[in-house]
Amino acid sequence: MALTLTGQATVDEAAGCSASGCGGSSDQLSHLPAHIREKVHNHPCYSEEAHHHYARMHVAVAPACNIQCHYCNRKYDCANESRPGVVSELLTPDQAVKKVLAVAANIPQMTVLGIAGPGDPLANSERTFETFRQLTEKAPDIKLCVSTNGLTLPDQVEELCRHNIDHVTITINCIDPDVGAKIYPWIFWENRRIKGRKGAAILIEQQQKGLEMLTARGVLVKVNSVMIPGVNDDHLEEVSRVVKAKGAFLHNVMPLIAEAEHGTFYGVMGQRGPTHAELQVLQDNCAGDMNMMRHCRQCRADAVGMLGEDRGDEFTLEKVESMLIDYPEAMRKRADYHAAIEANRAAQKADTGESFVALSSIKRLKRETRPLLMAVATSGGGVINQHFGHAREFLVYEASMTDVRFIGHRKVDLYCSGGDSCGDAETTLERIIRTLDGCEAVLCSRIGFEPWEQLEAAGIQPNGEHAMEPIEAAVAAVYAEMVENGLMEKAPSCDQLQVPA
Ligand code: CLF
Ligand code: SF4
Repeated sequence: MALTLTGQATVDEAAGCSASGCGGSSDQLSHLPAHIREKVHNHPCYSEEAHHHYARMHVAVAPACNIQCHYCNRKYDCANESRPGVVSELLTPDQAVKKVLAVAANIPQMTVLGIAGPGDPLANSERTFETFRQLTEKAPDIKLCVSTNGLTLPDQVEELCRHNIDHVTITINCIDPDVGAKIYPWIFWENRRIKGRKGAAILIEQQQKGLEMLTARGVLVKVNSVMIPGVNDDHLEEVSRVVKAKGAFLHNVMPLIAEAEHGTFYGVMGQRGPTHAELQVLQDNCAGDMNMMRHCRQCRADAVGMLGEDRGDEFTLEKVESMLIDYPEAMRKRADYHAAIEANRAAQKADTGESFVALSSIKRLKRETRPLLMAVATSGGGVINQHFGHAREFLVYEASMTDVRFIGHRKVDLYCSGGDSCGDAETTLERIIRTLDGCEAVLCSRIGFEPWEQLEAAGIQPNGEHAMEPIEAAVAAVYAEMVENGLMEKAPSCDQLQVPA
């Protein structure tokens, strides 16, 4: 998301956005027709702004896969949409539907049901489509979403459209079979295992064909790419150009997760993932005028809740079986809840617009300033509402004289979990400080004296003055204050530093 200091969306200045009351990812999408904005405005993955307010859930109904990726071990979860971790509870379609109704009744923010693994949903098409069929009937207020490696996609486009699935993710890591051969050791195609370059070429062709067929039918396609340093990092800009030309709606470049204990080929071989800085550079280079997703949390195949949180434990099969759900009544309550969220979003947008208009006055200072990264502690709702010690992740924003933009998130260990773990607090804090590398301020609702001191000593200025304020407005306000205090002066260039001979 990018907002100018006059409250306008930078990507859409030509669209006649007014000077106030304009903000958020939806503005980034404001050049799109209303029916498309309507499709994404409450999808937490397709709209960055929506992810502050709405939740998603996945049901793990798809165990099998028809390809092998070097970053995957399905003893864990699908790494293209799922953080490798504990094995998912595999569900039948009937069990999955019960779980969805239970979650929707108890987490009213939940707007999207995705099928993303633990294998490939379209390699398990009967289970996947049976789940979708039942949900269309029983929970018509929930959006359906699917993520696939794309191998069988062209053959299943018609079926996807029959089920009104208008959000499809394809994981495309390459468009060059030579690169593909380094990522995919084999695919299973027409009853045979096809290895190396030949298999990768078939996969790529199927992915591209599926993408074209979906976009031709107006389906919103998100492309996920796993950034693998030394393998496809130099290649992903080209991937981005090609998929954009074919009508992809959003590109999500995610960092490789590879640890030896996950038992994946890359993990065992010691293939590293990208640093935060490398990922950001690639995302920026891919961006151009394409929508980039930067808020992906690489969810598990059975994730439940807001992005970044997992409430799956509240909805185990056993617990779901004992819940009595009146879904029509739940649907009415959800509709009221969503109306309240939208009213809140509109109010926040107005506040943010006003703050940005006011902040534009700092331009009069005509100072040469540099951009600044700030970390934000939030538990959702688009406001700064989390104690530093309770944060499991920080959102990172870049502030400059021209805009405030969301950059990504950084996961951290809980600093303050009370009890026994407090003995470890010092090292935990050191790890948090390392994770916030590059950030020069941290905004939270409250913070204790000890972390305050250590953050400050590490060059990260804590700030608890903007509790409950909309995030972007607060980031802009802190930046403006720093500019006014002369803290954001651009470092002199080498030329300026040179002493004449
Ligand atoms: Fe799930 Fe994926 Fe649909 Fe979202 S997740 S199937 S589009 S509802 Fe979202 Fe999770 Fe990232 Fe996927 S944050 S891993 S992009
Ligand atoms: Fe694993 Fe997904 Fe790749 Fe299949 S497509 S091997 S499930 S990461």
